[in-house]
Amino acid sequence: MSTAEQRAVEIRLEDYTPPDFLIDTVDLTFDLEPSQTHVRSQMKIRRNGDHDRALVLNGEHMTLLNIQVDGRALTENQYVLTETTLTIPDVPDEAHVVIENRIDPASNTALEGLYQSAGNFCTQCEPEGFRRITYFIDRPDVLSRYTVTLIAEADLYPVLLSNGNPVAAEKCTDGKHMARWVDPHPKPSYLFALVAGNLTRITDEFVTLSGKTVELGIYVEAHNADRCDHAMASLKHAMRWDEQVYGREYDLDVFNIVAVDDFNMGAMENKGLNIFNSRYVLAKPDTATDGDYAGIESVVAHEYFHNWSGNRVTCRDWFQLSLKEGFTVFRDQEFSADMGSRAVKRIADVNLLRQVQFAEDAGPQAHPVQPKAYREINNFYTSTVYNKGAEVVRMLRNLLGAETFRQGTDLYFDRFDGQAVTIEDFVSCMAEVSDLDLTEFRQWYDVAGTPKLLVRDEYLEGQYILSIEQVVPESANGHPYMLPFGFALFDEAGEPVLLDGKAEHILIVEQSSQSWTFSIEKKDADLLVPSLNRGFTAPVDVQYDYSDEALGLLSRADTDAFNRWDAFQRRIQRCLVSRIKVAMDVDSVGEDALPEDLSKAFGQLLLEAEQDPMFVAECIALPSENYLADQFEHDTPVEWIHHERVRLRQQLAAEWELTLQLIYQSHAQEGAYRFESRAAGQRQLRRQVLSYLCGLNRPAWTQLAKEQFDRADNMTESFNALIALSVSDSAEFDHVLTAFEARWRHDPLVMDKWFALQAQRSDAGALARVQDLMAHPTFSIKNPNRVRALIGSFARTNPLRFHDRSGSGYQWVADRIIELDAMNPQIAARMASVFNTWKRFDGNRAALMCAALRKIHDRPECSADLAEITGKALGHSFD
Ligand code: 0A1
Ligand code: ZN
Repeated sequence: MSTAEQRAVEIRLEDYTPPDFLIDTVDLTFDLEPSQTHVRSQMKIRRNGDHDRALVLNGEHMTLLNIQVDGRALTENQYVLTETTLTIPDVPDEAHVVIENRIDPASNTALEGLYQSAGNFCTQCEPEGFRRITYFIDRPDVLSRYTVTLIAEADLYPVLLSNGNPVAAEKCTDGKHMARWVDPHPKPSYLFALVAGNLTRITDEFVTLSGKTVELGIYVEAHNADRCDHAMASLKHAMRWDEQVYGREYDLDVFNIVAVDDFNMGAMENKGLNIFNSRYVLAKPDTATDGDYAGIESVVAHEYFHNWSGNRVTCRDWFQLSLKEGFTVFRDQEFSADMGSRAVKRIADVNLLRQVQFAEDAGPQAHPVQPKAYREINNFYTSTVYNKGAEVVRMLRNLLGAETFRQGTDLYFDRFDGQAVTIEDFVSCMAEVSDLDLTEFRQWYDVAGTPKLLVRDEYLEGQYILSIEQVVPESANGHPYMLPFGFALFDEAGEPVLLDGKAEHILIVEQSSQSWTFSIEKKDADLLVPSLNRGFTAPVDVQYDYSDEALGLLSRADTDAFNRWDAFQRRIQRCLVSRIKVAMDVDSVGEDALPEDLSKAFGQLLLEAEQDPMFVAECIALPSENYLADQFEHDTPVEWIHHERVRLRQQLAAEWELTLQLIYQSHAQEGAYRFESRAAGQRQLRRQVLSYLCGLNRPAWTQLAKEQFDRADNMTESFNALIALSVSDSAEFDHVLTAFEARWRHDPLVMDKWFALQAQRSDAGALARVQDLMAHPTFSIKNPNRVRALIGSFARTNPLRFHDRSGSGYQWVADRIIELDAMNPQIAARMASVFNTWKRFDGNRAALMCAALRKIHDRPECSADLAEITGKALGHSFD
């Protein structure tokens, strides 16, 4: 074990005890200077329970100046200071504690606590950043009322913001000014925020259901003032939606959003003052793609929804993280589904779950939705906690039905308003309003891994029998899961078959092995095709022995759009996986013709392009190389996955070339760019179609892409042309890339697309190019967005070059992770997860990946964040 691993203590859920002290009010005064910010904190503390333990405050990376208890200054022998705590042994049961300390925001590159971004001050306190600002009981079950006074130079920092409502602002005599904010709602320290800077404010207002006017503000750097309309519109839609769907109103006079360029994650739900990574705020048609617009809509909504699911009702401890995150992701998913296409949203969410969460659950970082132990909580902001957590809430909604689920959420919000609670509290509200016994359902929160459902069926004299056997993850000890399972049956003509008189069923699966017998009206059915887990009602891996013909039938006729998509994707995946296996065996790319049924199903989907362009675009997108790689348990055939995927794409394009061309032409944009479902669907379809065509490497098609690039009046069409060209070997690609850079080199968010595309391109020069790009004037290793765009895209989305047999990709990425760790451990740790899969590669690659992990891990200065991730990847046990 490394030094960092030994240093980090394991925190366990079972060890939870209530806090020894509570802090009822805190009054903070900040005198903001880049390298010497002075913080004064006045707290009213109160002993919690009958004990005589000391008051222990968390505090890191700061200089303590002085402490007073009830007006008396403490001498050095009256407290104990360590690198992470301040302990005051003798405090009265109730006391007034005043602490002054100094911090250095300018040199804070970890972007936790108070830091600077583009010269402005901002904060990130979740989960444990507040302890880098002042000494405090930095845990989510200590809820306090905050008053915050900000003092800063008026010229440099004209805008001064914090949580709650503004109550005072005045000029000081020395060129400084002050502002005071009071937040009436008690909150945990992780929701604290402040911002001081030179920012422009975009304003609007929202009238709540009960008639209260809320002032809305989005703060950005002046040159971005014309990029806030979409975020503002999204915010107002989200506020209305939460009133209509959950009956939740906003509860302060103001709601502010601030966009910052340097941010570790997407955004943060600080009470009344959300702080966002600028990529989730800023958009105008010529700089942002449809994907960016959709991302903004969902992240703005997500953070806003936290005002109830997270802020008004918060988490008792960090093991309950999914209480707020799983629920809030479910809420934002449903919001986006209501704003656009429900089916396409579901496809995108399930795709993400399968690609990221299933992989996480199958690897060394697997953990339950409610983890039982952690060393570094930053490492638990995972797809499991967020996305699987959302699926678990979705299952509850499906088990209870929408109306009863709403009764459950009403009860939860009413009962626990102003409290810090547990996942158990949430589930028991759901049990209380329904007749369901949810005891067994808890397993979804407690056990890591993806259950498999083996499904069989049988037709017997007027009866249809469906059997489901559960293969549960090892840690479930054979215990079955409880889950809702959407199910329907189709006949050979693609018509729904009534079972017990009904076409749609939601079965409750709860035993290891279970079967259902339905009476069936049609007796002459030769071919009955079950449609399973419709709408992806449960996050499981369903296995059923479908014939190619049956998959073709479902992809054409299933009445559940998600399952149509899924059937076609299964068919493609089956073709690719079997081709890849053959290529591995014979050590060369195959030459077999395109399977007729697959080609036919593809063509049939294309016929629907006019009716639902976005859906067709989703269907014809080939599974990613990474997802295909996940289908191999060992000796991942990196090269064959790549080459066979390229070959299938070319075969489909060659077969349907004319139709693809027609579709491309008939979906040309009419009128000005608008982010709206049909138009975005058409652009997405044109992107897919153009990529298929450009993959054929014919000048006619690359020329078409070049023309699209030249003519485009919006970033979606412009960048889609670039994507299409990047899959060709055309020299046009380089020309267009240069033109793109010349136009956008002063726009960092746009340049991220340019970096990412080059990092992803699978040509032999990829690594050298990425290395060179590190020296590009727009690149900075200190900025998480740039790092994700360049280094992250190379490691995550260019498997052919990252896994180069020489090990050059691994070494380069490992060295960058080490470089990052000295500045920003959170970002370094996230990046290191690209090595998680090392055991699934051939001996040579596995050894090289393992060596890279050791190199990162075995350094004495390795951060706790990175040591935990790499240690687990190496198989270190923490018990
Ligand atoms: N609560 C935020 C996510 C978030 C978590 C950690 C952060 O910094 C370490 C920042 C943001 C959300 O779910 O949106
Ligand atoms: Zn969240």
